[in-house]
Amino acid sequence: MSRTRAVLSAGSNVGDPMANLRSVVDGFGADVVAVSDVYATAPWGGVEQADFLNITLIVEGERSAADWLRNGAELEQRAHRTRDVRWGPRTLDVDVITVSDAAGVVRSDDEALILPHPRAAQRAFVLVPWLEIDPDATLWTDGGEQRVDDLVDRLPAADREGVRRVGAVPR
Ligand code: PH2
Ligand code: MG
Ligand code: MG
Repeated sequence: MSRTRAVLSAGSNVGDPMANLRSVVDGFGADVVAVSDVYATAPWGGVEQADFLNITLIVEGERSAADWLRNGAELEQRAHRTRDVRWGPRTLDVDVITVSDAAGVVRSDDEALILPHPRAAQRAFVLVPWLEIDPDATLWTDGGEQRVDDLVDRLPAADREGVRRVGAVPR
């Protein structure tokens, strides 16, 4: 097993969202390399629901991409995540955005884990917190490798304005 670096996005808009995000930072423990501040974000995806709180994390460890996904799913379970409405409200969602190893960016078209995440480039709630912790971040998209700051610039202004920093993850 080789060492990988993953960018993860966590979100919550049910229960105690701050505590749910805290559980992700605690859950990944010593593998956490960087955590963004918490952002209040307008719901993306067309479902009418409460604003989310979102963070982006960078983690590193001797894990495969599937391991990062499984670890995130375990934390979702611990937060009593249920899967009801697609893009609907949830206590905790942990998504794997991109993974890299010594050979570069991991690509996967396994439908259980498509990598890099196919909708990340459209989601200000993922990209804005990611830029905070990695200003030079890049993402592989259908259009090739793109700088995340350029992707953010190209999003509709309303999407960018819907992402507001509210402070650090509480300890
Ligand atoms: N997650 C979704 C659907 N929509 N919108 C925001 N702002 N933040 C999220 O984390 C989010 C969403 C389903 O995973
Ligand atoms: Mg998601
Ligand atoms: Mg998810």
